[in-house]
Amino acid sequence: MQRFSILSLARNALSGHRGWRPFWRDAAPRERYDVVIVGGGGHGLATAYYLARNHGIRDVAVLERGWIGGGNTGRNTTIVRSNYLCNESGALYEHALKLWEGLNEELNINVMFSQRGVLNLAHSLPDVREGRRRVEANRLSGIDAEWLTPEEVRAFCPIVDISPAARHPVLGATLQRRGGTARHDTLAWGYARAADALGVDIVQNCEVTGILRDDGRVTGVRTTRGTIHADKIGIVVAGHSSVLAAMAGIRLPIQSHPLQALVSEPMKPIHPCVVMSNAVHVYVSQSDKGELVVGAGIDAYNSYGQRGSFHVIEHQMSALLELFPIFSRVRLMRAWAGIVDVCPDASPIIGKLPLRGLYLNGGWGTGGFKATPGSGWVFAHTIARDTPHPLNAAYSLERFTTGALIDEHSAAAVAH
Ligand code: FAD
Ligand code: PYC
Repeated sequence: MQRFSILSLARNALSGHRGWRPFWRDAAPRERYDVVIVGGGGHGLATAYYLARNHGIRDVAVLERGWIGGGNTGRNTTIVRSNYLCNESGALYEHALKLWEGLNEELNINVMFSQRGVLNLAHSLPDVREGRRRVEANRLSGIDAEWLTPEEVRAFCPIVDISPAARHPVLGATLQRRGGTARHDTLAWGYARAADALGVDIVQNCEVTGILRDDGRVTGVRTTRGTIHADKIGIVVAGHSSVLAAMAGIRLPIQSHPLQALVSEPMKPIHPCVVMSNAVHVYVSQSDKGELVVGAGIDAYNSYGQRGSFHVIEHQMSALLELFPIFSRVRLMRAWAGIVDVCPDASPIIGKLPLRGLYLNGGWGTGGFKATPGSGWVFAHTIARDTPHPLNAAYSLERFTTGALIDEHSAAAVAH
């Protein structure tokens, strides 16, 4: 149950607002803060919350150029899982998954985390080898993972076509039972409200247009609402990390691509879990409203346009119908895209940038929603202590010069 105070409802009524509105304060920016977070998506808001909650740093502003959660946080297919291959990723995503499991109580809001299980289908021998290897790696790291035969896939998700004559035959699947889906915008609102309650300023309609530096360190940001000074600045702007880093004269190994998704008309419950097919690039679950939530592969070209190509949607639909013939008469309701920033090894950069007081949390590509609580936790630590948390130490920018990459192309699923 979401709870609302009489005061906040009265405030909304008095401000002329019609209907429902969550009740963080929309602050006017001050001239100076200890920490400025650029980007009011889930990751930025979670960072602000954990700065205040875990480190007692409350003189924090989150600057969002649009409205909070209007970026990828509010555009994704909400798949939450931790079944990545590398030790570094397993540890980080599992930390996030454990936080998800207590988030309703932590934020006092229903993030609708539904652990209905995530299947990753295998359609070829290389898929089978990759899936089985990942299951073993996950188990060794204490992450729940199972390998299912085609018959076990049918028992878990009866609507998948497992017939050997299918265009994309199902040769097995990985299953993470603790994986599932959540309510994306509620995550942003929950962190916003909780951060606001601890004293954080959340400033919407405030675009950062420049990063101020002096003598090798940051001193503040230029924004569409004036200059704001700060000793520490965290960049958390999925899809636009390179744009912000360039404002400080830093070049990142990140490329921005559109990633599309769509929803169907609402239906009675028919689809019991989450199904991902990494090889044919379709991902489908059913939301609590009854809509099928269907993700596609990334568009190959670079763009900031928040729209993708129709041929990608066509491919996604044909893969969906091959795997789920039962959906052949379902109607599409709406489609959209977000801009994701992809690193060469399909893992994020979370750490210090080569300018004192400047930190980056970006490059999550197609898979950062699931990481939001863990990402905020470790990024807050990095900013507060000016040194990475053990869980993000390996995710530095330097790995692209040392060669210590964290290659997650197979587990990241969509980003290749
Ligand atoms: P965002 O929510 O994008 O927040 C960044 C904010 O920065 C934006 O609100 C933006 O307006 C703001 N900003 C940008 N520039 C500026 C500026 N100059 N000044 C001020 N503010 C600025 N991940 C999963 O784990 N599971 C999935 O199923 C999944 N599916 C996806 C499907 C789609 C279609 C897309 C697009 C992404 C998907 N992802 C998924 C990825 C996931 O959505 C992102 O990795 C994650 O939401 C990033 O969160 P964020 O808070 O970093 O970014
Ligand atoms: O990371 O699980 C994921 C995912 C699914 C669809 C897009 N990203």
